[in-house]
Amino acid sequence: MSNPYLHISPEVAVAIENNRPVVALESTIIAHGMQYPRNVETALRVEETVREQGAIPATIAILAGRLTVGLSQEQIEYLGKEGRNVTKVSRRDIPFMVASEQDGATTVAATMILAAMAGIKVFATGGIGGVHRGAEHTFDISADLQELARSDVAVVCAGVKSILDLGLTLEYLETQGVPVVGYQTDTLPAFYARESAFDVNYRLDSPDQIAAALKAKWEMGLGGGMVIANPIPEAYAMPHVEIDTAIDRALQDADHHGISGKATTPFLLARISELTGGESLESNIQLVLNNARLAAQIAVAYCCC
Ligand code: PSU
Ligand code: MN
Repeated sequence: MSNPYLHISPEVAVAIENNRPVVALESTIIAHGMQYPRNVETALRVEETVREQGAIPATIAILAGRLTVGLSQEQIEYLGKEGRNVTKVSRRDIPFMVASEQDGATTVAATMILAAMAGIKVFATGGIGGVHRGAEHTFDISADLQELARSDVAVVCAGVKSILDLGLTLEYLETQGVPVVGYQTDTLPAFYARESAFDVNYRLDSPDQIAAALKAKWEMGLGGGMVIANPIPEAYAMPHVEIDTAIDRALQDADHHGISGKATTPFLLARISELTGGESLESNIQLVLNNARLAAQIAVAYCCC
């Protein structure tokens, strides 16, 4: 089935056609998650990491209304420089970017949708969106969670950042039938921290085991995604007290400035980065690289099982 809106780079298209391993990568993290030039530098290192493991990277965005799967270096550079001028795009926003031929940086939800359209099964990112703290009043629940219930893509992340309510995020995913797998861990990692007070649903210790679970799920026709939670490498994990203090402060500031809707997550991320003086940025970069490595290994295993 051809999709006139979808533009897959030749390298990625050939890989998909030949059932070679491909890893999808998001672009909100480039345009809204980090500053230029570290964002571009990181995006290119992530792609290189995927290649080192024998898979093909496919960074995904909307460029001049084209659903683009497999950005060139120039296109990554462009998005990184434009930064916040580029619209942050989730499921609801996609048709408007296409119809008006605008650029869009894709969130986890939107990247999953475009990856699924292209036939890519594995996706690496830093952190997924989730149920925000105070969601019982604000109803602020990321569209990423709903997407995990409907698109057939495995998302490798470093768990759930504690700007979110970890317990409610797990409850929401459970209701939606989305499995949360811990890679070599029994507890849900919390992004900057390797552990949290919550358990994952299943612990799997190898890319082969994860690939086998994905294959079973999709071959049976059980649609939807899977969260693969990969703890940050020990050497880059941050002390709880420092990060918790920064997160509490960022949440207060967001409240004080009346930040809401899609602006909330980027505001909190930027504020935490400022408050922790760049240490959190280094951790963030390292965990993304670590996730890219695992995602590529899973993609390779999925192709062979
Ligand atoms: N969490 C991070 N870094 C990020 C994001 C979340 O640690 O860059 C981005 C991702 O693109 C994610 C989006 O899909 O924020 C979620 O936004 P929202 O909460 O508005 O759904
Ligand atoms: Mn939200």
